[in-house]
Amino acid sequence: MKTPHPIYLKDYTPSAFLIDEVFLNVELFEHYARIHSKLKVYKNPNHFNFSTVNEEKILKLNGKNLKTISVLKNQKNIAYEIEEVLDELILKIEFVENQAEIETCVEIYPQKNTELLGFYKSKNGYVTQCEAESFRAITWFLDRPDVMSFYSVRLEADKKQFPILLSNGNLENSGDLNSQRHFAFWVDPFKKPCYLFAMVFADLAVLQDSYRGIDLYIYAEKNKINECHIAMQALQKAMQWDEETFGLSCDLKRYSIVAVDDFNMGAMENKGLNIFNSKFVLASEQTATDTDIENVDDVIAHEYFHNWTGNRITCRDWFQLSLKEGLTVFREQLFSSDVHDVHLSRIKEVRLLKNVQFPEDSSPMAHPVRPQSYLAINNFYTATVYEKGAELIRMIYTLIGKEKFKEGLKEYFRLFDGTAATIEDFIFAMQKVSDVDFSPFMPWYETPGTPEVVLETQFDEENKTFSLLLKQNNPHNLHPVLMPINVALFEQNGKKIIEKTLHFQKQTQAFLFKNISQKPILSFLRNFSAPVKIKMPFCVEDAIFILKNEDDAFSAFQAAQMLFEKNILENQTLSDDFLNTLRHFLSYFKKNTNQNTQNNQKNNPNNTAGFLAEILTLPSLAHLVNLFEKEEKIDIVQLHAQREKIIQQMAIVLENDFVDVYENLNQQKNLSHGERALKNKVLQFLVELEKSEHLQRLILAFDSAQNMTDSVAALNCFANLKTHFEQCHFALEKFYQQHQNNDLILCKWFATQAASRGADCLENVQKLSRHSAFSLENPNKVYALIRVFAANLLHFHGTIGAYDFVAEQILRLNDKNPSVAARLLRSFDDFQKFSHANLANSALAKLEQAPLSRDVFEVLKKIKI
Ligand code: HT7
Ligand code: ZN
Repeated sequence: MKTPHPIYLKDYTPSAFLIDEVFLNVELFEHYARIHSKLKVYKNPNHFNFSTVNEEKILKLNGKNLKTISVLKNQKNIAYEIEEVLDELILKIEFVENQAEIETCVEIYPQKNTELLGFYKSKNGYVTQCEAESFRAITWFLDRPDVMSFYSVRLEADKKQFPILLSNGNLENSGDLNSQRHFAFWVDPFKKPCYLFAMVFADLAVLQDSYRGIDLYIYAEKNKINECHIAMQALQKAMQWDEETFGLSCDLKRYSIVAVDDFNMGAMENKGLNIFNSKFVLASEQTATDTDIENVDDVIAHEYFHNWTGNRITCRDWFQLSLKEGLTVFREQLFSSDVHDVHLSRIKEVRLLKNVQFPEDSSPMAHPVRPQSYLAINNFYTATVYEKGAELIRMIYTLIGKEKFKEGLKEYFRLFDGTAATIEDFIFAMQKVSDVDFSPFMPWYETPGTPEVVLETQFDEENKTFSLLLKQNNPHNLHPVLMPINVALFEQNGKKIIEKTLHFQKQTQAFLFKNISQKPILSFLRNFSAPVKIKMPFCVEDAIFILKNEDDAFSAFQAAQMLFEKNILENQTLSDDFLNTLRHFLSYFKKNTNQNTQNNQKNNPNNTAGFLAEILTLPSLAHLVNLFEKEEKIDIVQLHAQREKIIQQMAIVLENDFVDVYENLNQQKNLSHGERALKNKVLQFLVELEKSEHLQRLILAFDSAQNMTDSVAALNCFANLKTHFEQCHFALEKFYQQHQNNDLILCKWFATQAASRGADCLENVQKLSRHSAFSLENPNKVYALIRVFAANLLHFHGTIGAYDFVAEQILRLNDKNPSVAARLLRSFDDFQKFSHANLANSALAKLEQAPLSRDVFEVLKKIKI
């Protein structure tokens, strides 16, 4: 392929033409599909060219892999030209009228579509994925989000093979055509951009329910329909939550979710017809872990929330992607903290941000939340656009407060409902209802990189003042940005005396607290109120104090993380003080702990089982790597050893405590998610000791597991054993035999082995890549085996041959599924940081020589500089 040209935000102009109505007739046959489309096209009165002499006279429609059968204007055959631009097509039609009906007929080949974009075949039928720019692979169109149209869609196919025919909107008509074929006619009453179009031809079962008169349907493989109840409840919870929280109710008569096994991402918010990766729909205690189940809740809610933030108000152009994604992730986070655990939710969100987005932001792939240019938009569905984008919305929420935020959202809908909007439009609404000036906030959207906040404190005993001096360093921006900094001051006795949100917006800024009679302990950046790195003098005693006394669970967690970080990076062991604090926390979950104390403690967010399980989770290698100075080359094997040393120390020192907690929790029935997490976490520590009694505990835990959470937790322990390999093989084999017919569970089996620290990990993963259950065609399997392996930093950056292996898989995927290949290539983002960088360079050099897809080309070009 020739070098693709970048698309720039600065070049945005409104479309010269718009399409008011779309009529599609889609006929599916064994080897192809025929799409007949009628478009009511008219000149855009707001397009600047129409007021000048340079009036636009050529209508240019986007296409990709289309075999054009005919093109008509106002029912007459016309001359047209098709230009090939790299892997895409442009249909050019002379258009001098103010409006006309353009009719095209094309043939496409969904049977051969391995990209899983456009119209493609999945296990039980055919589905679409049009975001961002794949509607053009179905029919000729103005494929851009600011062209919004009414759709009527007729679907026709073999009745026996595809009894289910779905599209957006309402079913207006359906019936048999002859003994073999049938049709369905769908009309969507809402105008929408073409990326929200969807259709499904399938043989699936359906679970039906309703919410306030709205019919709800979940379609899934016939033998999996019993695993859809959690998803249905999640949908109902999300609908109720959005009504209660933001006054937003569902505008549809019917809302459908279709679960498919072959899907590039998590799910897609097509208007009224969401298409989901089955991983985020199918769940039961027996088939999904507690984390999977929470993810189902969250993803179902996320897609539902898009109905307002994304569908009712969409994006003017793809540079505004975070307008819908950042906002919807934030809404999902609020929901998740309401229906799950408010404290744990924030810990998990920040962990994701620090493990994925911070590294992205310090890599050659760093980009602003609103990128300025791209080659392939599919490469910009990133942690920065989603997670950092959500952090920006959260900062607005923190700066103006919950009530003003709700008002702002209402104003946003009042002003922009039914339009394709920009980030400025959203900020305008928020500014209008609040008295905060958001101009110093806007650089957050324009600059890549994680700002650093440097903190100094001073206590003046005489004047009874405590001052904070803050300085901000923004890696790619000379100007300071506005950010909320949540702080609290504590007295030595543990009493909280001040709690405040500081509006920090100057390069250096001092904040003074008066009437402070004794030197306070500062808790800084509570609830992680801004996505920044903190540089401040570290005091072990203060960190332990905060861990014990903070009621902001995130800050307490953060204190423990900083203690771990310091000890790992300095290759030290944990202090007695820290270990005793952990022992104290563990004591609440031992059998003889007085029940009242236990209940009291459990009401305190810091002492719940789930919280303790988080506290006992050491910072990941991905996070630790990000703490190194840029110039240093990282020896990942050494870093891993330093981390393991702390794990060993904890296992040895706290062994009896872990045993007591394990025995206590293990004998109880109906454990909460948090209790299960704690039980499995302490088992993991015990197994580290590789004593036979703990190994027995593990074998028993695996054999008697009553749910997938316990089963996978035990399997992970087996896969990470340093000795006793035969037990490990036995467990893996047993798990495989039990679940070989369930692809989603097999993904856990692949992932567990790909994440192992065992010395033979690469060899095993190579073997598994040839396993009959593995397929490069299925993104879930690719992510479970190859991407999990590439995220196993110890082996990816520490085992010779790992880079070559992953690069080979990327090359194979490059032709089959470019967006999945490009995602996989992202594992190489920060290879320059590691001591084997030269090996990564030569693995990537082999890729460079191949004819690359636009997606892979863009990532490779950036990471190789
Ligand atoms: N809005 C959805 C994006 C999406 C997507 C993008 C590119 C290629 C495939 C895709 N599948 C879904 C997902 C979301 O809700 O954020
Ligand atoms: Zn989304």
